Amino acid sequence: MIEDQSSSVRRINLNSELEKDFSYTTGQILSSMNCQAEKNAREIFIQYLESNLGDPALFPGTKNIEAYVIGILGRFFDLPENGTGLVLAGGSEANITAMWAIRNNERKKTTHSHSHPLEILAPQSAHISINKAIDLLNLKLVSIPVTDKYQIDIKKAKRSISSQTIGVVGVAGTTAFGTIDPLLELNELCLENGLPLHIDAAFGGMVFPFLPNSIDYNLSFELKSLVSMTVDIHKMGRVPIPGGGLLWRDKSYAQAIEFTLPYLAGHPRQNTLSGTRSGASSVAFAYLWEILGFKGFQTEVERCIQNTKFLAGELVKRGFKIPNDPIINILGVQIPDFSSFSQEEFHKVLWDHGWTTSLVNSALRFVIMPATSREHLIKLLHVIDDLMKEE
Ligand code: 0PR
Repeated sequence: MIEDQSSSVRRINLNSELEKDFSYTTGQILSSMNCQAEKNAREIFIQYLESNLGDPALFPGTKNIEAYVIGILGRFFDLPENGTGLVLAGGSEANITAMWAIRNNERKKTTHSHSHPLEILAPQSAHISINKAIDLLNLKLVSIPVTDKYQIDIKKAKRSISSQTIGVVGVAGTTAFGTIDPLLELNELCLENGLPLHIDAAFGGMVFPFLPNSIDYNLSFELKSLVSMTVDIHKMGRVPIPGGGLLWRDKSYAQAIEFTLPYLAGHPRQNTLSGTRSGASSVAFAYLWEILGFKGFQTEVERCIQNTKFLAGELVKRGFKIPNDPIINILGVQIPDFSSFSQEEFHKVLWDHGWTTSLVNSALRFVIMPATSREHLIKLLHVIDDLMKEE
């Protein structure tokens, strides 16, 4: 007999638990790349929560909308006609899926030894999801140091390529400081060695295309070695979680990880880690794009970057140091030498005042998302001024 265990589970008070959470609406969350979803996107997301992209016979329309979203993202980066992609649960799933496809495509080659692990080169700045992919796929990570500009050191990357290397990762919008790797050089390196390039633009993918000088960064499938790119829509794309995105130059990468589901109507083929996956974020993004268009997204990106530069300027006036001038809306700062707070203490005391920041690479990191306005930052500066006076 199955025992009723409900009496032995300690009940919790849902409201009092939920009250412990921070809310994006305060504008004080500066440690997160996710944000308060745009209100129209949130409304439509709720309506289509149960749509399942894992069963396209039941949801053919939503499947077309996912393809439409990939088309919109693809246009930012000159994705070729034969390109394809997926809307996934987030940047981690997109990066893992990209590494999975590269591994399956490359391991067919006879040039690699099968008694040694296959290697992926990635900068030290790469997101932890690349480490997860390496672990899951039985690969070896060759971690390449970064320069003082927090970009991959190309010379060191060149020296690290071996006969076991199967792919290279570059980052557009590093988690720590929002920097972007020198993509032209990375592309050249990959072409010279016949290697596929994956770019993790989970955050930067919805930022760099909207910059006035976006062309300078070469974030495009014009780079001939580029086979895949991660671009999330639940970060600066402003749709509710979960909304990751993966673009592939051509369908062969998608096919390298394809499984047929013979028991479902239409025998769909899946190339995703998840089986069941909601189509709600695809619908929300497509709708948001119809309302805002390129200009609307651009306005928000500009506002976030202006706010980031404002905060950087004000902190410099107060003696803070900025190791890398922000190019997008992520700012790393070091507290003044004359301060008696250590970086860790300052980070903690800001949290105690309700302002959440992160500690990354011995810097305090601020991510300035759309919910944080200039007025919020002025309030934050008052808090910082009071803390500095109290010392
Ligand atoms: N690639 C890059 C460059 C990232 O910065 C991130 C997320 C990912 C991939 C993975 O994306 P998902 O989290 O969607 O899988 N980086 C954020 C970070 O580590 C994730 C995050 C988001 C953390 C919100 C905290 C938070 O509140 O900071």
